[in-house]
Amino acid sequence: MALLSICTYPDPVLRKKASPVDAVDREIRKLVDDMAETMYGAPGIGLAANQVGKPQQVIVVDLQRPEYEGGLLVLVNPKIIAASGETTYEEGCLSVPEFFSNVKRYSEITVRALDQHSKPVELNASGLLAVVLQHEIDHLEGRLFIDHLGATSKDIFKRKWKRKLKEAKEER
Ligand code: K1U
Ligand code: ZN
Repeated sequence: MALLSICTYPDPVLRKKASPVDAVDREIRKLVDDMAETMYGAPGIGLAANQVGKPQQVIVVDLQRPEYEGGLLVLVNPKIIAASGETTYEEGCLSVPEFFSNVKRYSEITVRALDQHSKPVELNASGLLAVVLQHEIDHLEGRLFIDHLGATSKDIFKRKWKRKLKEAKEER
């Protein structure tokens, strides 16, 4: 397994639409293993392949909470096939470090995908799992959580990001 480097905003790979995976072969399973190690190391509770510079339709999620017993969830070619309700959660993103903001999402979703063994799976998600799955599937579409912000929050983000870049430059 290997730790991969996580691409950060505004890296263009984060804006690419990920390609569907034709076959869940050894290469994809290696990518999944490396993505899981990278997510746990970050640490994070989800990761999409775009974030490690590989725009393919692969996500990993592990909420790492005792109330969610599922452990590592691997989804290849995930599609949201049903969605309902509304929820707001303060989201973060490993590709937009140190910025958090409330995002409105569906509260319940059904996702169809393949697992790491190429087995078709369908899962109903609510709560934090539904939020993280929507966030990761957005990554595969080239969308970031900051794209969901209203004008005021986006303004705050832009100012914070400018300041962060300026500070990073001064430290060099
Ligand atoms: O896609 C990503 O960038 C991962 C992101 C997932 C996510 C978190 C919260 C709401 C929506 C999507 C993260 O994992 S950010 C880090 C984080 O939330 C976390 C890290 C360690 C422990 C608990 C949470
Ligand atoms: Zn993210």
